[in-house]
Amino acid sequence: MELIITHENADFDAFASTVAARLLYPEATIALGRRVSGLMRDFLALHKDRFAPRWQSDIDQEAVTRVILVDVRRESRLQGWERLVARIKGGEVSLHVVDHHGASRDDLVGDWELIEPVGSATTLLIELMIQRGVAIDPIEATLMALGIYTDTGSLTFASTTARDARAAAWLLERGASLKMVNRYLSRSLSSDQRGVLSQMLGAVEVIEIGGVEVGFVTVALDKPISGLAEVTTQVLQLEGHDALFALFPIERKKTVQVIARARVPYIDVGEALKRVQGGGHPGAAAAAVKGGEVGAIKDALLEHLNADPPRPRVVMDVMTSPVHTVGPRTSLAEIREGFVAWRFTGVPVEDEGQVVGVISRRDIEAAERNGRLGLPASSCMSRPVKTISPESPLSDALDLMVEADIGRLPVVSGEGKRCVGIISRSDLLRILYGKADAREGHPTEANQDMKP
Ligand SMILES: [Mn+2]
Repeated sequence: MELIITHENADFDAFASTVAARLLYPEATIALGRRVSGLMRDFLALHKDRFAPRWQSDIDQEAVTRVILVDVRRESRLQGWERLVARIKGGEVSLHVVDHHGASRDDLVGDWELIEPVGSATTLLIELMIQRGVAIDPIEATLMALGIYTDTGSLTFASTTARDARAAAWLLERGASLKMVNRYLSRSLSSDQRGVLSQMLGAVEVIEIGGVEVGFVTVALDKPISGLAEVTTQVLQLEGHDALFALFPIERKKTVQVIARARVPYIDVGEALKRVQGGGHPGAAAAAVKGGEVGAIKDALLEHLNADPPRPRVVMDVMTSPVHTVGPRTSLAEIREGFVAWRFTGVPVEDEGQVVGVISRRDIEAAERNGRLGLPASSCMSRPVKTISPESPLSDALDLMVEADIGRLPVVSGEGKRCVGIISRSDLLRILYGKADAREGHPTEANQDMKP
């Protein structure tokens, strides 16, 4: 028997991947683990006649000869499949893997693997279907579109690749219904979720770690509630923390559910939650800690974060230094020659060790047109001058340049406002449009430094 399985608490990407895998392995049976995420369960209820996955409890794990594992390869995310995992590791069961997650220590290794850092696992399966000329109908196309849209934030997360967008285009050509997609993407919160949301808002404790604001919040639940991840995402967006760890002790189940979200990529919540038997992506992760205790979990997370504190890049990392400066009495003609020699487009004017203005190429050009090159720098420098400190985050430099509509900022340090460097609009643009990092889920260099 061939079996298609995915991670516990299957979401749209996971389930869509199993359905796509079934089209590629027509003999195989899809079986879902114990829990299914809230919206996914609603989708299954509505499409019961169309998609009828079997459940883990119906499957004789001894009878399986081959497993097609999609959207996961970590052993710890395969709860309830222990016998199957043991047989895979013993070499009794063949394993095919299609996954888009980063590597972990407890990864299973397949006889055949397709593991690529794209935004959704569904994308990889669609590429296989395209290669093999597999046809799909509009309902399948809609489910797969939900897989891609939910895992990529409708193609906006930094982990999104051109391949995800091409796969989405292929689904739209095959009749994927955006009306149905939106029904599941823009669902309002349930009353349980709203209750949790109101408890979380204002209760977040913010701890500064390495210059990053990390929020921690605990809400005790008397019963499990579905959709805690959505609520956590909402709190993060509403309150604007860099990262948020939400702990939900569930008394009745002796379990602490942990949901973590990050908006800045220099903090990897997936790595952090590995410390408490969880995992996920750098920006979104979860854990269910059996017999866990809130204080101990928080301590473990803080210990992990403090061991290698997240550090956003700062002005100092990008600025040009040392920098040429001119005095207020330097003639514009001399500065003009300097621009040619130094290939600068702007220069700080320093007087008695303090930055007092900035002269740009445009200032010099205007002076030249008006026959004023004989005048000193002080005649046309811009002031009061906006400056920034070397320790400021790059996002502050960007905000300042955009607000004041200026092309460069002298970087000043210490009481005396000594000029130690200069940072220009083009330096920041280079970072903003920086090349994508190869690691999965890790966004472009730009997002490394700029808050969304
Ligand atoms: Mn996925």
